[in-house]
Amino acid sequence: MKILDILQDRHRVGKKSIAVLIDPDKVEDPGSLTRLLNLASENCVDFFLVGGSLITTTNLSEVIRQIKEAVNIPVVLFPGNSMQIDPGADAILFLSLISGRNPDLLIGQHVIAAPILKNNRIEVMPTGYMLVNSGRITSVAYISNTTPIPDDKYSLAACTALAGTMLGLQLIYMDAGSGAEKEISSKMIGTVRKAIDAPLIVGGGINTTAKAIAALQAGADMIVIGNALEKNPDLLIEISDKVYDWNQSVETGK
Ligand code: 1GP
Repeated sequence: MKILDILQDRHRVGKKSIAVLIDPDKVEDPGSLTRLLNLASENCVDFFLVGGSLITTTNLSEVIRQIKEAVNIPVVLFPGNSMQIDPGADAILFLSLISGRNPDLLIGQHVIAAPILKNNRIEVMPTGYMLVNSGRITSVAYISNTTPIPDDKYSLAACTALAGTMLGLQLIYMDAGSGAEKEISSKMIGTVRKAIDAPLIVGGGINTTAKAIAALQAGADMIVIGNALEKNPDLLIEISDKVYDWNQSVETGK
């Protein structure tokens, strides 16, 4: 089954998903990656996202290979640019940075990537990517040369997401940026949620269980956690327990 179909089915019934972000640049040793992979597989992580704004190492293929060898969890590319394509991945978030006005990230990089993706079996998931201001300039805002949506401009965010879905984008990803000081507020997530009927991914600065639950309650279908797990991998146990309970209660109707 395609990953996009899975996310759409879960969105329809109100089930939630967890994705763990692995930035190949931050994988210091194979041992720490193995520990995270084992933890993810024991704790019902749904997907791995692999990528980063800036990858200075040549680790991408190796990291994907290691994940595929160790666990049976789909790997989704979360590319910072068109060079971050690897045939070992299952799918790619084909990101159009709709919160910005940088043509290269709205369509330019996509033109370069399209023929490469056509010759691969990677599932392409058209995704509207929206950066939301999180207090300070994040790597992704700097590298993309775009201004994130101000965190109190709720209708601006809602109209951006709505326009993205009207353009045919199938997923919306709201991101405060990796390691953000401030996660995206419930009010911002909730406003976007009401505006669109597409799976909503939320990430950036989710470093406690309370923040993860708040994002899900506000309307996120999938949360992405990266930075916090580099410091405290055990956080995943607590968050995935809550997501499991949530999904169970959807199933039993309680
Ligand atoms: C960043 O949304 C992801 O693009 C995850 O953010 O690393 O802060 O969890 P964190």
